[in-house]
Amino acid sequence: MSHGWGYGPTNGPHKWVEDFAVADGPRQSPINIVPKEAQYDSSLKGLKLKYDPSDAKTILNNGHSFQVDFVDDRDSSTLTRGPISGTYRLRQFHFHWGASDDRGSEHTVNGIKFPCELHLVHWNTKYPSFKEAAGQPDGLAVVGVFLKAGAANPRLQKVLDALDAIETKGKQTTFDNFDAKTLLPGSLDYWTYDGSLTTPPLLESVTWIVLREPISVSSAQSDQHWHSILCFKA
Ligand code: 1SD
Ligand code: ZN
Repeated sequence: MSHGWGYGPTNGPHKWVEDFAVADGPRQSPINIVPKEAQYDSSLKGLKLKYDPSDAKTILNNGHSFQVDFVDDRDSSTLTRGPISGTYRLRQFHFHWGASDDRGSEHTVNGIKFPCELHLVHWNTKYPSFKEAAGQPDGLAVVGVFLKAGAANPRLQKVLDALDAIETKGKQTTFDNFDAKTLLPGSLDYWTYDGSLTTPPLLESVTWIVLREPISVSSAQSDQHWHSILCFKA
């Protein structure tokens, strides 16, 4: 992997272990979710998300994805309850997608991939910073949302419209006054498991909360932007 990690034949996930030994670790993500085998846990609480739209800051093309970053120096946008204890702050959200509608998501359900997966990344405020939390077993909580091909989703449009301004790696632009809660589906029912970052350094610090109900994206929306701009898994 002399040129760094990616998703191609010479630097894809099967090669990551050469530089990141934890790729062979016990709680690596993503996983295939088999709903029939998931256990219902009546002690799990509902998720509580409190997001302040004025915390949205910038949108960045990091070369592997695009991400919207949030102000996270106070408890104004937080995730609590659900499978976690304490308060986790929203740091950023980003998307994973593929070159066609039958690939793109990282988690799968009964072996089936969705065209895209949204990740809302939160860190545990019992640690002093995101960076320190990312190295702790209970440091991060990521809410995953599948996107399925369907009706156009007006709630995604502001994100999609911003992509024209960040077509190349390293570019970023202002992205403010955005309520990330509008991206979530009607039901916040979830599957949860202890896992890892899905990209190097693959740290085993993530409580995954994968929502059962997908949101929709139209093929016009995805053709227009994602497949052409940042088609990083093609
Ligand atoms: O792939 C992302 C990566 O870009 C970064 O956001 C990291 C958190 O620092 O999280 C992973 S992921 O596990 O949320 N996919
Ligand atoms: Zn992700």
